Amino acid sequence: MQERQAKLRNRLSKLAPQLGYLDAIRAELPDDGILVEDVTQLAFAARLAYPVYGPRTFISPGYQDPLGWGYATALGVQDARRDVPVVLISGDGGFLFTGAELATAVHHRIPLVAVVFNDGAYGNVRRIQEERFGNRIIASNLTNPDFVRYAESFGAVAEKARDPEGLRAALKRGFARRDGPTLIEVPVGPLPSPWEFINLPRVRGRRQQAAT
Ligand SMILES: Cc1ncc(C[n+]2csc(CCOP(=O)(O)OP(=O)(O)O)c2C)c(N)n1
Ligand SMILES: [Mg+2]
Repeated sequence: MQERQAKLRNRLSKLAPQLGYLDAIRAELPDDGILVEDVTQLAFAARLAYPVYGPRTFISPGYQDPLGWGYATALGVQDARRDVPVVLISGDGGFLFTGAELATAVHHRIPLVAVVFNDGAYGNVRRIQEERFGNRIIASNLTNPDFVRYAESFGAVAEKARDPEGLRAALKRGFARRDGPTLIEVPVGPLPSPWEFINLPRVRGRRQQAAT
C-alpha cells in the first residue's frame, strides 16, 4: 500500500504544491476524521492522491462537480458527526456560494474547520482560458472580501496560513476548538494543471474518436 502511494506520488510530482497542502491536512486529521471537498484545484488533486482510511471519511460532489456545495454540505456533515473533526477544502470562488452559512455555524456552534484556498480567481477556469483560449480571460478574476475579517464578522475564529507548515499549525488549533467554526485562508498563486491526470486516454471507441 505504501509502495503504491509512493509510486502515485512520483507520477503526480508535478502537482507538488497541491500535494503539500493535502499532506498537511492528512497529517493533522485523525484517520476517522472527515474531509469534505468543494470543486477546487486542491480537490482535483485530493481525488487523485489523498489517502482515505475508512468508509464515509471522504465526501466528494462526484462527477457533476456543483461548485459551491462545499461549505453548506460540510456543515451538515459536521453536525451529523459532532464526534469527529471535519475539514472542508474549498476555493475562494466556491466558498462564496454558501459562505454566508457561517451564520448557521456560529449560531449552532458547529465546529467545522474550513480551509479556503484563495487565488483571487475561478482559477481552474482561468487556467483553461489562458492555455486553451489564447489568454482571453473572461469573468474568471474575482473581487473577494478579506476572508479572515468576513468570518470574524460572523463571530467565527479565523486566521491565515501561508504554507503547509502554517496550515498544520492552524488545523491543530481549529480541531482543538469544539464550540464553534474556524476558517483558515490560504493565499495561493496559480497552481499546476491536474488535467493530464484526469482526462485519461480512451480505452474504447478509438476508431470513432480518430474519425472526428
Ligand atoms: C455550479 C458550477 N458552476 C461552474 C462550474 C465550473 N467550475 C469548475 S471549477 C470552477 C472554478 C472554481 O473556483 P474556486 O472555487 O476559486 O477554485 P479554484 O479553481 O480557484 O481552485 C468553476 C467555475 C461548476 N463546476 N459548477
Ligand atoms: Mg480560486
